[in-house]
Amino acid sequence: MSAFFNSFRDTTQRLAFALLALALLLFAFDTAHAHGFKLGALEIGHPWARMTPPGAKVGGAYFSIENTGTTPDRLVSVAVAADIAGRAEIHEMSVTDGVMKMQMLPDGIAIPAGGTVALAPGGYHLMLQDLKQPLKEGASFKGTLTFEKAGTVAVEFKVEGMAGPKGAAGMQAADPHAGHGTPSN
Ligand SMILES: [Cu+2]
Repeated sequence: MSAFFNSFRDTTQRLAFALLALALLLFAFDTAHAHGFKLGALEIGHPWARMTPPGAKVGGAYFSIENTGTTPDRLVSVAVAADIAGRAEIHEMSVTDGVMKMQMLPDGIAIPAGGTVALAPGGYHLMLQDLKQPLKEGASFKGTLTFEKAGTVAVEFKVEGMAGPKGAAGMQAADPHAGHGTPSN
C-alpha cells in the first residue's frame, strides 16, 4: 500500500477516495467509447462514420453489436437520414490472395447469441451510398438499424476524423473505402 494511500486517516476516507478514482476512470472510459444504444438484448456500441473529403460520393460507417441474449439475431438493414446519403448498404471487405474484395451482404450480418459482431474498418461495414453532403468531423447524423427479431432501433452516428475514434488502435490501418471509388484522401 502506498504511503499516499496510508495517509488517509480511516477506512471511510480511503473508500471515498477509491470511489472518486473509480468515477473518474469510468468517466474516461465513457468518453473514449462515447455512446451506445440498446434494443432488447442487443447493445449497439459507438456508431460512427469516417469524415469524407469534399465531393466524395461514398462513406464508411461502423458500430459494434453485442447480443447479451440467448437467441441469435440478424442485422438486416440500415437507413440513415435522407439529407446524408441515398442509402446505406451492409458490406464486407475481405482479402483473398492479397486482393482486397468488397461485397454487399444482401442477407445482412448474423449476430450469434452471446456474441459480439463489430463493423470496423477492414471488415464488415456500412457503405453510405450517394452522399448528399461531406461528412464533417464532429458532426453527427441519425439512422436506424433493423434486426430480424429485435426490430428497429434509432441510433446516432458521430463523424470521426480519418484516424477513427480516438483511442481505437489500428483504425487507420485499412480504410475499406480507400479503393472504393472515393477520390484519394
Ligand atoms: Cu463498402
